Amino acid sequence: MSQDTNGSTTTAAPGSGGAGNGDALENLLHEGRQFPPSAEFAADAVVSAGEYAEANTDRPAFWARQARELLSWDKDFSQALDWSNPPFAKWFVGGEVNAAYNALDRHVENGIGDRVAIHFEGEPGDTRSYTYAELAEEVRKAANAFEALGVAKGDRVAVYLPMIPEAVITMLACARIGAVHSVVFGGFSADALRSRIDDAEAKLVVTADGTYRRGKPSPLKPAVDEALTKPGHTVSNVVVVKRNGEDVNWVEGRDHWWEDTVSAASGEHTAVGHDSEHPLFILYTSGTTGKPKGILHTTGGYLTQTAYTHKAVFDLHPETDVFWCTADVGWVTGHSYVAYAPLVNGATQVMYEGTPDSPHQGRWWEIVEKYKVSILYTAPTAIRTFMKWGRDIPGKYDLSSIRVLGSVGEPINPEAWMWYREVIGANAGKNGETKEHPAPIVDTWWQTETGAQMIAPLPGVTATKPGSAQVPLPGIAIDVVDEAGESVPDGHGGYLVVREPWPSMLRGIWGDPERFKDTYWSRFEAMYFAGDGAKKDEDGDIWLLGRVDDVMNVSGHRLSTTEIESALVSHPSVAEAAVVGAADETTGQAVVAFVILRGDAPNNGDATVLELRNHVGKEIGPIAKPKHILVVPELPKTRSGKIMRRLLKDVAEGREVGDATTLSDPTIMSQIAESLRK
Ligand code: 6R9
Repeated sequence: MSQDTNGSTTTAAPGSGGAGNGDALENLLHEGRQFPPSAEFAADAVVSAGEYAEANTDRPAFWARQARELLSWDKDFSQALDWSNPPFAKWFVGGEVNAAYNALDRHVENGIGDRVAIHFEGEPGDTRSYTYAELAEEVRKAANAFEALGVAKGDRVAVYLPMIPEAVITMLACARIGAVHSVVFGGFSADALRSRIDDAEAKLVVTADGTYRRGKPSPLKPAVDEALTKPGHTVSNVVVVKRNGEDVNWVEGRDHWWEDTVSAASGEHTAVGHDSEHPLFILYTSGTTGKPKGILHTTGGYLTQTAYTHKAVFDLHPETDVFWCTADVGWVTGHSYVAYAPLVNGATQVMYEGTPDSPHQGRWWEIVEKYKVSILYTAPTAIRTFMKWGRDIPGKYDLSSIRVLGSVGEPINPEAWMWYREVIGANAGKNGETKEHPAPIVDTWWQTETGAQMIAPLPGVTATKPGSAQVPLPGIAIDVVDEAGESVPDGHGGYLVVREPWPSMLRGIWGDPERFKDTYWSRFEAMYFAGDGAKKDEDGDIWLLGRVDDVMNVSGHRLSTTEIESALVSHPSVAEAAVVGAADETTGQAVVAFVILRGDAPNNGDATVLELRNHVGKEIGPIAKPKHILVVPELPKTRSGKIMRRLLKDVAEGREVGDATTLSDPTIMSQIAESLRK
């Protein structure tokens, strides 16, 4: 090992895998940098390496300890795990617990009612802060109001709200009374909302007149009206938060203003414990094809693992930290790490309504400086956007409060990881000072289905590696297996699986137990199939390689889209890249890359393409050189920021482009087509 100028230790690159298995992964696996925690960080860390050993000795007992330490139970459980009817797990059997009481009331009872729970920052610059006592009161009012509208335990409530505190209040009010929330991302269409309302048979919809987007009012209520135009639905009431003050259509008897119902309700409400396996929420997520799956989560196990991971992975010190997860509550990250875990753990968090570039590209960093955010949790797509905008923008702000950085949602390429570390994590003030010990980065792998983080470094324990999520968390049994379900040795790749049940695992797909079994439990015997490709390096650390449908096979060599994207983005001219495997008569699949050049990089046509091909050849090997590289103005992304490779594949294979309705900007595909005609 040797020290380089970044203070990292470098090790020899892990060797490549065996037959047909991973010699094309050299780019990622040549990534030999490692960043051990500083002595100061490790000394003050809330979780130590001992937890791995404890969890390995007796996994259910480890989780039972977490459940009892992190939550206040109305009735203690008698058994940690009942796995007698796989894949249907029961965690903390016989226990009774109330999520809202755990997130709020108990903190007030424990004397921290004056601590700020949420600092809300509206896009136009309006702000509101709620202490734990105030937020608890709002949730009790909402619980009373929803009950008065006929919502009872077990009923479903659709939530179609922007990133405003009322979204969290609504979710927790549902949890308090045992109603099951189904949050539908505010960017989804009326049709998508209706199909989710129908599937879950929701009784109540909670929405807002609208929100703000890039300085302009953006409506929400019209989509609810449209969704409910056709008869045959189950909704009897709609509660509407006044947010942007725009005129709205009103259906007398059905529609109720939040301020007339919730704000007017009593602030007294007694929380009762619900069974540990009582449904907490449904969250729809898209499968590879067909209709969205309503992923079902229950109470005790979900709360335990979200709270534990939030504490362990972010090294949470709730008395002093200010946590900011930038995800919308419409996604699982916004459920687990905005609405639930930070509050259950008694932390102070920031919630921001708008986009990162409104009114200027420094808005996020202004927010970090203003609230002294100490833990920032965001997605690689955001980091790469900031890279594109340039380091001068965050450089104008004092980000010295940041002590842990998180990443989630997709593989993070080493360049973005290093930029995150050096530009955000090392910022020690607006005058360009840098920290001796930049904030550790935790790359967290998990899914809507897993409910909480599953693979991530522990920032006080793990020597982090740029681009790798690395280690299963204590109490989580992850493996990488081959086609036959056999564990692969270190240095080899395969499919990511979970071998043992975990507390926050999905309990099913709403109304479709067969699809639950088929999708996740039929590919390999007695293992959960995540749908992701992964590789173990020579240290046994895990590198995520994207969805298995994104792993290409070129002339019998397995190539990862992520790895080639990573190589492309490591070229100084490239801002973003997306790679697809296009059907090819000779090689099975051929690599086709779509790249966005950096603002200041010249596009010299064929010469640029040649240079980039050679760069990939140099980084990975000739086999990985893209057959075609197309320079485009934008990439098609879903509203959660995931690149829709399916659409790029259509372009690469010369087909008519398929359904593009879930894109954040539906005009992108025509922009791409236009740029390719030039
Ligand atoms: C939390 C969330 C899940 C899929 C998952 C994987 C990808 C998420 C990742 C990651 C590599 C990470 N993914 N985190 N890939 N490294 N740290 O994103 O849930 O929206 O259900 O997506 O996202 O492919 O299978 P969800």
